[in-house]
Amino acid sequence: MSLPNLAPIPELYVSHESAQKLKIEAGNLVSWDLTPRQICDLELLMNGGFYPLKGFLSEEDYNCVVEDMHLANGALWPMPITLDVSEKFAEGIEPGTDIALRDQEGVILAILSVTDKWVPNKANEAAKVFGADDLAHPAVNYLHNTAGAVYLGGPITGIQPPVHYDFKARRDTPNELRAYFRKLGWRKIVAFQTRNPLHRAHQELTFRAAKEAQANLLIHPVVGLTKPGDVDHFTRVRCYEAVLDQYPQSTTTLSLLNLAMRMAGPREAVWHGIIRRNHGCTHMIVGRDHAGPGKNSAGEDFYGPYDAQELFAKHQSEIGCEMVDFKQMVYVQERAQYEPADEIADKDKVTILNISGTELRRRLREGLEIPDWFSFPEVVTELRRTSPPRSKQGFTVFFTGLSGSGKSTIANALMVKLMEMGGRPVTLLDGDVVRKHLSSELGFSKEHRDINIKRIGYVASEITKNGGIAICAPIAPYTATRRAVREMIEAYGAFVEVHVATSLEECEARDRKGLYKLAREGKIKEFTGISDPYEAPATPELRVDTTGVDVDHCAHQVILKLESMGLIKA
Ligand code: PPS
Repeated sequence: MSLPNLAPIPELYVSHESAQKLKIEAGNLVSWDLTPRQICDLELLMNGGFYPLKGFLSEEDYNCVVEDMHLANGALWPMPITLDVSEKFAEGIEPGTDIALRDQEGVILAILSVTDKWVPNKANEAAKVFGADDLAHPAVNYLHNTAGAVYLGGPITGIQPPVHYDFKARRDTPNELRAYFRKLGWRKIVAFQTRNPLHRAHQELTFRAAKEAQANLLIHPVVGLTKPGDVDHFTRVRCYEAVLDQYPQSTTTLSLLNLAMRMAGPREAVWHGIIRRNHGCTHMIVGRDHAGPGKNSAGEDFYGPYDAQELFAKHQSEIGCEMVDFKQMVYVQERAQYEPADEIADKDKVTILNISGTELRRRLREGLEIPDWFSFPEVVTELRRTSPPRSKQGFTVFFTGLSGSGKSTIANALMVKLMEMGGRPVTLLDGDVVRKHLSSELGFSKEHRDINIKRIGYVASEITKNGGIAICAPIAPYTATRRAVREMIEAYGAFVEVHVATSLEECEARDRKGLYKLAREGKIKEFTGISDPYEAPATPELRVDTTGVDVDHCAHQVILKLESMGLIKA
């Protein structure tokens, strides 16, 4: 087996003096404000984490990567790293243009010298890279609903890395880690990739993996973008720091990786291997369902449980990092210790204990006991701090339905009932009220409706984050926009979608505001249900129809739902 080459890896940064000069000259360039994902990608491009890439992929490289996981020059590269921009921005850009790439505060990070501009076939990218053009896959959803329509490619001139104010001492570039390993004389290093808090079983399996490979261990969690709904990285890092003390001294280190994951299973595992090689690691632990995105829209897994391991093994020599098999560790009560599940000879004579991720979340949600054999007390304390029982968390009730369906009336009744119960502040973001105070300049085109709903989602997510109850009652006619709002809110608390499914005929017959009549006469354009679409939610948490039912009863149905979800106590 070859020993690691811990020589410095090429970075894309220019010298300090050149950077100062470029910063001034860049004042005349067209600027692109990078998205959070693009900032993560750019950081790893510039610091060598994505070596051998020298910038955002050209069209030729993109096609080769999508079709067979290699760059045009034959080097292994499984993930399209592209700069997606809007059609409007792309209009003025031609090959030969230099663009200033800026962070969200306008600070220049790099210059992209555009060599290629093209409109990608996103359905093909989804099918080849993520395995299916299915919006249930978070990266496919991102590709179709968040990423811009046009890709720009070309080499990068790095000016400065994105600034991080949190956990500065725990963030290392590939070259900083390489230097650290050199200094400590570490020659074999096993990387452990993770996006979840670590418990005793993880500590046991990582330590064993390192021991078996006679190597040191790098806990290398992702703190860029992970799967929507994951525990936030601030909490996770505090947990990792607590677990670090459990390893024998100087065998193990912790470093944070600002990667934007795609949850692409097998391709993602290969990508993670290349990134770890670039950070000086010789081995990487690849587990069952590595970087799995969850279920597809038919309720099945996107990838087989061992697909990632198989693809990694196939390309291991090209990756330059050896795979270490992940052993499932379980707790054997009689022996009071963790053992690899497949090495327990007396399985039927002992009691095997395990708590799944779903069960752990349930216990946190409901404030139930989490035993010491499962996790470390410091980790449980941290998790309880950020995930109090659901009855103490903020949440959002999001009504959606046609104009005149009864959303506002039920929402008002619900608000009063919740205020009567007390405990948490309640805010009602009603469609009409929002349009008056937050969105008065907007009309009813798809673009304007989306902006309106995202504003509501943003305010609701802030209320939820701060422990309040947000009740929203817009029409919100588009599935993709409602999903985006769901993702914003679920990072902080529950999102309860209530479809007020009163039929168009009934809404039109009521015509409380006289708008349907005007819409039929063509006096109001783009009217939902008449001359504009309404995409009914397929799987809302609750569906109510107000036809022949009084408001009180509908609001009560919502209350019962909130109780059954543990969000309020009877
Ligand atoms: S959206 O699509 O969610 O942004 O719409 P929303 O902000 O909820 O709409 C609020 C109210 O605007 C009135 N209105 C229209 N609705 C639909 N289409 C058109 N073209 C339109 N023009 C005005 C309508 O009364 C909505 O209120 P509700 O409470 O739903 O009846």
